[in-house]
Amino acid sequence: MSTIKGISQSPVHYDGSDLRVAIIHARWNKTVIEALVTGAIAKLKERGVKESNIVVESVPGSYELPWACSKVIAGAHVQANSNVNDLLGGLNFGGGGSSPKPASTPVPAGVVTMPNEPFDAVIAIGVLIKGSTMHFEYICDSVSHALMKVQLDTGVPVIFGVLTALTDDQALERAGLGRGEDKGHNHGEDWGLAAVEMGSHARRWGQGKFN
Ligand code: RBF
Repeated sequence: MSTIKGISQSPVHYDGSDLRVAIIHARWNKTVIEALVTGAIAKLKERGVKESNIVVESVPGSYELPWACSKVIAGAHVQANSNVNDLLGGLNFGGGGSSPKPASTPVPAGVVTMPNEPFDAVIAIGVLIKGSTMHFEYICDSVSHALMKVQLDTGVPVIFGVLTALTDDQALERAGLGRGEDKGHNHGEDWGLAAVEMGSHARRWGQGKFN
């Protein structure tokens, strides 16, 4: 029987060639995680996101995802600012530190490279599978609320790539790894597309540009 559930394709083909995206993933339930991360990266690249603009970091479990997203978003702003300092020739307005300034990579005359832009979107990927205690409920609840808080607090879209499965099979099917005839669908691909769409929205809407 056909279903009415699921996302409809956007009529707009979003271009990721100018976007920088971070994927932060947990390592619990590795087989499923790996498929989801691979699916997300494939769609980012398909939409033109450059390999050098995709940062992948991991944390032990899903519970660590919100803090990691928050830190990575903040760290990218520090990186971007330190680039500006490099371009200013490392001007030092005091502060007293006696440690020598690390040598910066020479930039060819006339070329301004800015590889360390802030992130346009972050994809948080985790796989929670219900066990026999209440851990699942507590982690699902706190992680989903905290990831929402990170994106609202930072203004950077955080894609909710956390599977909350009641069984192993449910998790496998949502990563395209189903053990039955129907392999299911890899939701990581949708998250990659969502990151490009939301990153593009964030750029445009942030400049007050609307359709
Ligand atoms: N992390 C996950 O990403 N997925 C899980 O299914 C998962 N199950 C857990 C079950 C138990 C009983 C415990 C103690 C931890 C679990 N974690 C899981 C790890 C959790 O997200 C976190 O990494 C640790 O609790 C350390 O803060």
